[in-house]
Amino acid sequence: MITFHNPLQHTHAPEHEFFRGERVPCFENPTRAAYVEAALTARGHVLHPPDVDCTEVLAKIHAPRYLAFLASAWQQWLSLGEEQNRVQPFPSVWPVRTLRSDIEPDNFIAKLGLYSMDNGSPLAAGTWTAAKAGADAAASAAARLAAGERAAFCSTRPPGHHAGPDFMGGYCFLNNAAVAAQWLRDHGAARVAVLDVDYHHGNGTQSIFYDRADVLFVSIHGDPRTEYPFYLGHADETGAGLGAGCNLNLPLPAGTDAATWFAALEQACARIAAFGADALVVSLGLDTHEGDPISRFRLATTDFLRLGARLRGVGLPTVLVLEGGYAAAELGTNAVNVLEGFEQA
Ligand code: SP5
Ligand code: ZN
Repeated sequence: MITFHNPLQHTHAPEHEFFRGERVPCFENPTRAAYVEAALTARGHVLHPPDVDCTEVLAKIHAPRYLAFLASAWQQWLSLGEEQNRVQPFPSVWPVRTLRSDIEPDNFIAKLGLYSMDNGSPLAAGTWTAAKAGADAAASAAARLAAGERAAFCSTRPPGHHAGPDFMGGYCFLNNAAVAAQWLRDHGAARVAVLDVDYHHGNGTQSIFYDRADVLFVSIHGDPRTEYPFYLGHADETGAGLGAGCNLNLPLPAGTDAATWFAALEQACARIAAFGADALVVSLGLDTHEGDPISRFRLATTDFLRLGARLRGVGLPTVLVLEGGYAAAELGTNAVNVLEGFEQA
């Protein structure tokens, strides 16, 4: 399987996030990608840098004012004073119900709140550079399918599936999986299925495609009543308008074991088969692993071989896009296991 990496991922390196009122080191950090790259290299995979510019497709996924904000956010932050360079910006105010989000305020922190779903997506100097390069990697992987490749993997960091049309969230800034899906739509695929197996519901991807009939979104994730992102991902969200019936959420309780998880995967695959897609994009979160520090499913390292094999069984040209996974030292092995399970099936 052809593999892509994001050579600029390390430029996104915020130091801390908030947890229960305290600053803690970021779970989503550059060592994650280093482990994936080391494991891929050790098993003989050649990592390709992105060779496609996703700018055109990005504009179909994200709002222009959000992209403009993200691209200039660090410069705007520094314009408040050079000393801001040593501090991470966090939003402190959000346009929740009854407040207006149509007018972009001038104040930087107010803009940051407008374009954020949480305070858990810290910005750093290289965030835009890294996010854009990651989205380029996703588009590059999709482009290889259009060129006839059976499957492609991209080691994207930062992740993407919580990023919606006009907001960041959950460590995500640009929706890499949505970029891959839209790229495939624009280059010959009439229908694309997105299967999200990250522990957390892919609220951003769901929202981007919710009213579209050409992209099916299917997600297996921790029940949002107890798990992030909390405010989306319930089973009764089935799509709207033209997209009615083109969204399937399979929430599972925290603590779910591999047997139950793979039964949900069968349901997901059945829905994808019925949809009649021309290509598959997998939001490959590996935070379903039993050792994950922020998640509560119980998949073992060998279960990722089985996942890879089942994904191949779907029988479609497939892009695998890395999402979460915070047991960093196990992340490389888990990722490579999915790839090898896929290749050996
Ligand atoms: C892409 C992705 O997997 N994003 C996940 C975002 C989760 N954000 C909430 C993190 C809450 C951290 N809880 C720490 C629990 C430590 N025991
Ligand atoms: Zn996750």
